[in-house]
Amino acid sequence: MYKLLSHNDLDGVGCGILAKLAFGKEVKVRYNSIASLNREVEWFFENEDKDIFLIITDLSVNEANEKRLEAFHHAGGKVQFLDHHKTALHFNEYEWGHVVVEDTRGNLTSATSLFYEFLVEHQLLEASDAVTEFVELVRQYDTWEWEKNDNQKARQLNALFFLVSIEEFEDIMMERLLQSEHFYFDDFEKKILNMEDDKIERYIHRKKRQLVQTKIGDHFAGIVYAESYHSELGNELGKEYPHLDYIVILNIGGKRAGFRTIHDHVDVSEVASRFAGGGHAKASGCTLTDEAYKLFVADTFHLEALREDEKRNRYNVKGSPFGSMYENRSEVVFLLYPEDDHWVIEKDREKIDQTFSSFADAENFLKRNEEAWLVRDDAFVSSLMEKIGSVNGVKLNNDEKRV
Ligand SMILES: [Mn+2]
Repeated sequence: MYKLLSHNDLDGVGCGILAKLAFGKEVKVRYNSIASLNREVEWFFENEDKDIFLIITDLSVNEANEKRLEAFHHAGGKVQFLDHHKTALHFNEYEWGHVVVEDTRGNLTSATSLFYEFLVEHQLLEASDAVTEFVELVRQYDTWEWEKNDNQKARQLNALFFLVSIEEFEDIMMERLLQSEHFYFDDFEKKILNMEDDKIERYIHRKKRQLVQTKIGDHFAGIVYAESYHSELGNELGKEYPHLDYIVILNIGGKRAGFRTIHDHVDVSEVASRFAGGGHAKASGCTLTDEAYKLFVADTFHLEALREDEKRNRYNVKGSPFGSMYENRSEVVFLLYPEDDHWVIEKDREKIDQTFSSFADAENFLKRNEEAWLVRDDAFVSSLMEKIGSVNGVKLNNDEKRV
């Protein structure tokens, strides 16, 4: 008999599906949140038959359970721990631990891809095209590689996962993987996935207008409240506001904070570990402890949301050699433009001392310090007209004097 304890997300359930394909009725699968895994492991040691092969995927155990697992292994118990989170690398010290973040070809791994490799290598499961394709979709989704590859199928697999119950998802996937040569979505699934896409788009649109900005340590963070679509939100908000180092997504009902970044210079697993959480460099989370609650909720609740940049402009566009015009909440106007080999910022028509090597650097500085947004064309054009008007006015006066 086997027992699999895995995460309750797509990657974790991917492991469950593989376990059921490999072991059939010989495996008991339990899906857990990050918080509930340790109770499950304790329950295993208190109640389960010690002949059972225990497999843990996609989640880490605490120190007490780490010791229990090692003692269990020493006493001849069968245990395998498979994970791809950087924060779990120390489990590689154990004979029963196998943690790989990046494989030998330089691809990021997922728990499902590691478990598939493990099962095939130990001849517990026969590789097939459909399963290989499914595993790759899960891997691309979990590592966010799908975005770079524009792999919509991977994104939609995760959307489908959230549209049905875990049991239903297992049933649908098992049947498809067993019966088809290749992995696919049927027509009904395609239809509901398209409806879901429209719904997500509207949700993200609303959330873009609720994000507040705050400085935490050396980092600038954007904070938003949301119960669902965390990955999509983290990604879209990150791209909308690239001057922010990371996005904090607060799920108050779940008493949790999620951290997401689109940047390589930030490791949000480090951010989460400051609050006893964990995860990946690009996605992590923690429980809202008193400290985290104060920092992310209490201290930021009064802040006003950031304003989006105007996107339908023809003249006032970013990086324009004629200048790009911004405004902040106090109606202070900023103009960014190139001068010689650098970029300058004019604040209320006075140049600030600092100069910047690129437009992006100048805009970063402006958005971090002033929370300014790119204004609409009409505001830009009327300000130009005013400027031209006043220049003409001065000229006229001079001419008059000469006469
Ligand atoms: Mn995973």
